[in-house]
Amino acid sequence: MKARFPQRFSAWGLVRHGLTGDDWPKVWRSPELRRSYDVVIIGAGVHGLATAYYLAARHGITNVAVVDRGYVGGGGSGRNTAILRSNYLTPEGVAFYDRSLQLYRNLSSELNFNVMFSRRGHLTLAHNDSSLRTMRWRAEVNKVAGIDSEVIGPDEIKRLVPMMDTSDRTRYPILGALYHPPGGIIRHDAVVWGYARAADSFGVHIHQNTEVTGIDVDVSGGTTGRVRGVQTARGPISAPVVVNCTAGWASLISAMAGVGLPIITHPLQAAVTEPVKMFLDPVVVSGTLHVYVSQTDRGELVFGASVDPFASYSMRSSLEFLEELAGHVLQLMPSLATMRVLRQWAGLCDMTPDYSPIIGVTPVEGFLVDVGWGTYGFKAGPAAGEAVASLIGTGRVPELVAGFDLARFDDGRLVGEKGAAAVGH
Ligand code: PYC
Repeated sequence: MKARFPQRFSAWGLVRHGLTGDDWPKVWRSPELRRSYDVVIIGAGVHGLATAYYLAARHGITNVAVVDRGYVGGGGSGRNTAILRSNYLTPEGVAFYDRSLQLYRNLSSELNFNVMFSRRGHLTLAHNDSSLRTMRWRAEVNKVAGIDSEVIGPDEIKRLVPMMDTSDRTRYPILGALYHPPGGIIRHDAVVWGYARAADSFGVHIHQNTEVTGIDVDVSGGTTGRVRGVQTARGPISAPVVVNCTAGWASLISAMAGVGLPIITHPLQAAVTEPVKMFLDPVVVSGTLHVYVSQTDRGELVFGASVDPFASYSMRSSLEFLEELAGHVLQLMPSLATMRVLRQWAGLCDMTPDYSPIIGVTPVEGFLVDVGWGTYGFKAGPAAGEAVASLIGTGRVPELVAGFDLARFDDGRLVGEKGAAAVGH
């Protein structure tokens, strides 16, 4: 089914608004909160909105509410570094993130909204033998799955990133890198706005400022129960299907339904500089130096590191983080020393024991989860949304996410992705 965008989004509507100076129309509505929906999705980030969009577009399920205690894209979707890649370590991870990359590549045309996907190539540097071995391992797993990844040496790295110090006189000389040409970046807020607009055009209700305060579970059958709906700060909503698409608060939301999740939440900080002329094409990651950097289309450098080493729900930025980050970035590209950092922020990462997500059913019938996204959630939004929508629409768990079920932690079937989870944790 194609999204039916109202007249106000037509090319002529855009020209008219540009010329007349009339107020720009709202991109999605603010509908009345119904007391009942077929599906309630908790979390209006990329995962929740993608789920709502694919439910409507692929399965014709439109009596759907997306509720969020804040605003669209104000959680993890607005607090990440928008890096896209599929160069994972496990066959499950590679196939899953590759599907997401495919969906991201075509998203502007699917949503009729420019999400500014920018294919840049992705370099993961190796500074010692053991990380070089992991890069080779990843390259082999990637190639078997048909993913374009290979290990390259310092000369090729220097060609791709002339600013990089690839000499052997540095403290952490670069021995090689995993090069993944399809990787890139995207405009994170355009992604959530595009999904929100498209879901809304099918009739999905997006309710911002609507905090979920409880989840109703009927346990009268003597089992672990069946979901009946949610309690919100704006009143109860009944629904036979409730999906937890939150990040940061995933375990607290699931606990409301009596479902325990093996998640520990850590803050992750990031920073952005003033814009400068384009000089850095690929995304550069160093696990050993705990840093990743990319240059946006506007010219800013976006930096991140590993998660803060303590569990917390705090989203405060710290000077320690910035000092350590700057030291590590300058090891790689000393000539950045005069650049000025403009802003810092932090997000929350729900870390699972194996660094893979948890997607699918729970012991409470009708209560589904799309959680545990650690530091890799933004890039996964489209494929996760597509998979959860398919689970709801068909009643079957898609093969692509079967390995990410909650039961794996009881059965000992872990999907260990630590070696590909961006930086050391
Ligand atoms: O998984 O590519 C990644 C990533 C980048 C920043 C945090 N995670």
